[in-house]
Amino acid sequence: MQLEKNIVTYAPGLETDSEIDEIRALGKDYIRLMSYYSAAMLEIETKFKVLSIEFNGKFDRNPIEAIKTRIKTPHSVLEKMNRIGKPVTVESIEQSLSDVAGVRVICSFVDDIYRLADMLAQQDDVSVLRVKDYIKTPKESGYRSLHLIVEIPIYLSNEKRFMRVEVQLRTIAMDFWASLEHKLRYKKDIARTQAQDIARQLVACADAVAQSDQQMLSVRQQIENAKAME
Ligand code: 0O2
Repeated sequence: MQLEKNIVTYAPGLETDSEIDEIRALGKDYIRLMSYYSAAMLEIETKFKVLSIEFNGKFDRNPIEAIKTRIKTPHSVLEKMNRIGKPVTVESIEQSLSDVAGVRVICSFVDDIYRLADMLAQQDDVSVLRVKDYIKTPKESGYRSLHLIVEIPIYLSNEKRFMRVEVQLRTIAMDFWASLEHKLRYKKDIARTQAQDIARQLVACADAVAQSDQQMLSVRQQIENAKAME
């Protein structure tokens, strides 16, 4: 009964009976692994919250607009394990996936993204394992964000475990684009030529968003320079 309750807690995205069976077969070990990821996610979220508190108290602006967290749904875990051709076992999930725990930090300006990434990377207990800069090199879809895979220790009752968390840093504008594009991606029942045209339009929207981000940064810098001259 308790296991059933926990599966529901971690399984809002379960879609078919066979997926429910696959996750149920992993049993308590799956729930345990997800609880470790939740703990690691909480650690990283707290680190950004601490920075946010410091920015509010000490500086004239806070570069952190919002912090969001999510644990990958079992549906998404199963889909990815099948896509990359890995067996669906708890050990293999932990070994193969770096994005089960995700923390998304929405920033005000593009330069804030890199400053915050550096602040996180400099912390003693954080190891940056991988950086994917989709701002310097956007994805074909137009997607822009900075992705870090970090590893941090979590302290359990009788052990210390190192867990990986994916941190996505992006501006409000990049987040606006990614959220809407993500919603639109599910509307798949359209003809191929029209889909290609829509994809082109979404890339154009992403480029416009990037241009706005650059202009907003430039405006902020002009204001800062003017203030410094006073
Ligand atoms: P969800 O719902 O967030 O779980 P990897 O094995 O991790 O190196 P992968 O999975 O290709 O390879 O990672 P990638 O492309 O670096 O990052 C995947 C995540 O970035 C996605 O998570 C999205 O959150 C985001 N993302 C990447 N490309 C796009 C895009 O074109 N549009 C939008 N809206 N988001 C994107 P998941 O796993 O897809 O989903």
